[in-house]
Amino acid sequence: MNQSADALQKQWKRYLEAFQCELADKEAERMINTWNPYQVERNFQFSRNISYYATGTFRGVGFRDTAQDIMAMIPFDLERSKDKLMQLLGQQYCDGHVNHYFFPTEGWDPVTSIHSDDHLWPILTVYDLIMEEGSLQFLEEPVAWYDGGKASVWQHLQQAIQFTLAHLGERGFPLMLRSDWNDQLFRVCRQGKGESIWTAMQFGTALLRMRELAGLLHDDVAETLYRNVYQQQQQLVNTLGWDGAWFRRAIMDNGLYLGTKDNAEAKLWLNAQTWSVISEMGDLDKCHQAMNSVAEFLDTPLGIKKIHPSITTFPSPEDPLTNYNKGTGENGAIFCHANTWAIIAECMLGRGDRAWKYYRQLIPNVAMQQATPERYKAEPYVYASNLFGPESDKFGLANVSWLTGTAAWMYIAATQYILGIKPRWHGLEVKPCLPTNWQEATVIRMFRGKKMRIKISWQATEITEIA
Ligand code: IFM
Repeated sequence: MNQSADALQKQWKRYLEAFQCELADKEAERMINTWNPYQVERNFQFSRNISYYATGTFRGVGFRDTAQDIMAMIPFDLERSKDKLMQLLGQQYCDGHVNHYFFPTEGWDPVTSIHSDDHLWPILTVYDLIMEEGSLQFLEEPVAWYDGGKASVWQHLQQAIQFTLAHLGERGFPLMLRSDWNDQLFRVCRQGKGESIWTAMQFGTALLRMRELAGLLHDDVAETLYRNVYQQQQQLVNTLGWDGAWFRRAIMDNGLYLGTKDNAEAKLWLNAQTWSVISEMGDLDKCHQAMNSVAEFLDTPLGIKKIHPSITTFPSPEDPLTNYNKGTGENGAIFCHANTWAIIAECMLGRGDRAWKYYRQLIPNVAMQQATPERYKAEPYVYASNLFGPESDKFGLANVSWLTGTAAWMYIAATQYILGIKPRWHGLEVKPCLPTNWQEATVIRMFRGKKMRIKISWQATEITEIA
């Protein structure tokens, strides 16, 4: 073998060795050991630029997508993760908001639209990095603000919280601003009055992590602030945010709720249910009911739809919320990225069989067999952004493979929630949430310079350090 092929092989071997598992389900094992980490790395490296679907000329580095991509790279390569995080934090302004896209390769001006979620994502990423490394040092690193001056990573994260606090709406939820994670929502908040209930949940998730970091830094003032703000937002989520059988998604400019049984279309939105659990904000009985509504109205044999029912005219025929056809893209497709959060939420509720069902049905080869290859029409080894939903006559068509946050979050869902191996400040936590018919699983994972063997079974979990 020539030298460069040999070096390449060694490099991938070293990368993949960070986490290897042995499972009874070989389709899942193959994804977790090889293909999913491979897609994670390609997305980390190339962001949303290259594929059969994309020209690679206008997407640049998307702030929110990249912050999420880094989360899955952390167990594989801390240094690359840190470099990319620094690059992202360099796009933050001193009031706490960030550029939406930037173009480090092309040198073009960034896209400066302000979204309610972008600046909050690095909090989740930095938190994971700190837990993986077991050191607070990274929080002290200086980073320049995009608009001049510099501050530590910790100050950058604190300013992100301040920005959201300074941009709350009339009812107290974070203002939607241009949109939240769902790009399409700009159409119902153009006047700047719309509020995002989902962003309140993302904010809550960030506040939990900030509170823990503030505790580790012995910053009592910050810890108290983050606890209080969390409680205020939590109260809103469980009152104004609750619709009776699920959580509402947003408040539109006109003051009406999005994601309520009162609407004929887009009554139920997946993300508001999953993040009520992930943020630990939803009352437990409400979370159970919300995730049961997901199973009842959104789940299909090929994955979970993002909204139900799809939109044709909502909120008005002249200006519908989306111009995607029914059952496609952001409009009632099986949006794979958002499916990963349903897996995590079900694990957090301790419902392993349902989590596993949601995980398994989107394994690309499983989904392709279920849809049939003639319908699926994409690679059977990488995640796609979405599959056309049952309201489309192309139900099962996989769309935009490779370029998707699904890769990062599916990896996190499988390794940290189903297998339950999660770095915490005091060490590696093993809290699996397996399907009931599994006997055992074995994982070899690198952690803080040591190689650990973790044997998981219904009887006991064994962790040993191996040479
Ligand atoms: O969150 C976005 C992402 O940034 C780009 N693709 C679509 C997602 C959902 O709207």
